[in-house]
Amino acid sequence: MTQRKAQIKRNTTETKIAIVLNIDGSGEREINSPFGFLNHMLDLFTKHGLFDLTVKATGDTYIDEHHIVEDIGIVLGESFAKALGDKKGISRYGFFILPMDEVVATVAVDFSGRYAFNFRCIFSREKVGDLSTELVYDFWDAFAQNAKINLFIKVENGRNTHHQMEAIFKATGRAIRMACDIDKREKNQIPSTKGKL
Ligand SMILES: [Mn+2]
Repeated sequence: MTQRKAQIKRNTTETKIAIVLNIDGSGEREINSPFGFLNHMLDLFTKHGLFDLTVKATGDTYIDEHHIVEDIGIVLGESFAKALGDKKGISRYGFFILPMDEVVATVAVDFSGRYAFNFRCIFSREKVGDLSTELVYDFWDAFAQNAKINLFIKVENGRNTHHQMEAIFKATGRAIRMACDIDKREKNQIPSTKGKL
């Protein structure tokens, strides 16, 4: 099996994003964006996904966080699509129900090659640390478009917005890890009757 790694650089007039991803990692990470809370979230995603990930992101912070956050989602999605290649032998589907104190996050994912995104979570706060909570939607939407996956995220309860966001990034890390894991009984086949994903 070829190594499931990707290295992507994307430079625009708004942002400069460089990502190195190893799907079969051990949770090694170096997350470097201008937003401490986003770094914390990507830290959790990587650790619970057992990926190895390096993110270097800079850009137009004088405007706001939007471009950088969305563009990291784009490049991270592209990195998973590139690292998985033809997706031979993967489990394809992943799901996780993750409790985080008073919060429960449910995530389901299908590496189908098609984009679909469903996000059900209401944040009571506009910002946590230096990250606008509305951008959690834009981050995962951009990720799903560029990874070409169906992604479903639902958060129930939630007195504490920090807990809600932690639950989302941890549960998504675990669900994507499950979907990318090799299915021992189907390791030389594309998990689709179409023979292509
Ligand atoms: Mn935390």
